[in-house]
Amino acid sequence: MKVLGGIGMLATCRAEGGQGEIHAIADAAIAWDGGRIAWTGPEAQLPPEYRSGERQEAGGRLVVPGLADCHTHLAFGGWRATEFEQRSRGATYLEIARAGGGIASTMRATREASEESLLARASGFLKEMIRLGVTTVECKSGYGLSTDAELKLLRVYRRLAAALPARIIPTFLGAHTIPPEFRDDRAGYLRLVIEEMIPAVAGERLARCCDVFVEETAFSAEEGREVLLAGRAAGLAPKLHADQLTSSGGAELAAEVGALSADHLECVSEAGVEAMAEAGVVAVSLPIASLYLRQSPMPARRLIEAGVPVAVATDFNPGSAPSYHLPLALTLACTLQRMTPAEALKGATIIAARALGVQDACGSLEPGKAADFSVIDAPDVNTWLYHFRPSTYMQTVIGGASAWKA
Ligand code: DI6
Ligand code: FE
Repeated sequence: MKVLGGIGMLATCRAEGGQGEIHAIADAAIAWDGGRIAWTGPEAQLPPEYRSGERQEAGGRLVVPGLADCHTHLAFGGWRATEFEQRSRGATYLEIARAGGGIASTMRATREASEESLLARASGFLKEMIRLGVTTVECKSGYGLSTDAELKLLRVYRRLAAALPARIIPTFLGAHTIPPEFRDDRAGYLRLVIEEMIPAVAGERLARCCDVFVEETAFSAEEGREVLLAGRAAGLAPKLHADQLTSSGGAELAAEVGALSADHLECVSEAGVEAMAEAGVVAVSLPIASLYLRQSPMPARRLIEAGVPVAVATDFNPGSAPSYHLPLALTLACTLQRMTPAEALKGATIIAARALGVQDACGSLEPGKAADFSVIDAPDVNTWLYHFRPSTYMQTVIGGASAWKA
């Protein structure tokens, strides 16, 4: 039994209540046994049986559930800093993509990279994420776009999960875009995804979810439906990149297929918002991508008002969101989307866990759930997300064991 006492504010982030209800406890303690939480509450009420446990002190700091980054493209070859410069000079994301850059450029670098080198890079990123209090990471394939290269990316994630303590949720995103060799044969690529890739991925149990990019430059809602239904039939939970650059019926499709989440939604339609609320689909906000592409972000307030739970994630990828700094995304959710700090935190904990279908295992601090938490050098959630500074993160605990300590 281990106990962390002297917690100034413990944000338990239990699911009940609205987006802003983080169920915080002042002057709290948390007790855990092995990998699971045994007790949380005001320290004055710590039951006698937990008082003899090995004790650590939080020094009045904030403790939050381990953060869940529920949307990343963690493994890829190369970078695209030149495109960042081109956009700074006025080029748009779509112009760059049409000229052969964008996803296709990362696809070439990813196909060329060895599994070992992709693993080494992804491990480096993940270690830095853990230092920021992140304990669960969704990892998408989608830069391979051939059966071999997609499987290579998903095997990287399997090895990553075995090598590091963070919880990895792998997602198959073979339908990220049409690769150049299928430019004149969209139907052929869709057949490859549905008839070859999905069975191979499901056969090796390499992914838990299946994602599709529904966008004018990628897949139509009809094509997306086919892929998601084939994934669902093979046991992969549907997720979508929806309404990022144009309103393309992505949110409506997410509701129709009962997706875990619809992500991006910068251009979501009113009908899409209502359909998501009705179907209980989580909206995943990706404000780092909106910032880098100079877009208006997802209308988070509108979604919350409509009763849609809003998660916040990084979208880490080499094009539109080259940062895996999840707390930065939370601060941006507050400044750009008018989410309160508490709403943003709930969006990166229990709601993010729900967007991954793992809300029963992690995402909140309550007895029986994983002892995944982060000790933050701030007195409360407001101060943490307001005073953005480099050395805020004191310790990350995953499954009851220290995964990083300052
Ligand atoms: N939307 C995104 O923001 C990323 N993928 C997607 O479907 C961007 C991918 C990239 O630019 O490499
Ligand atoms: Fe993405």
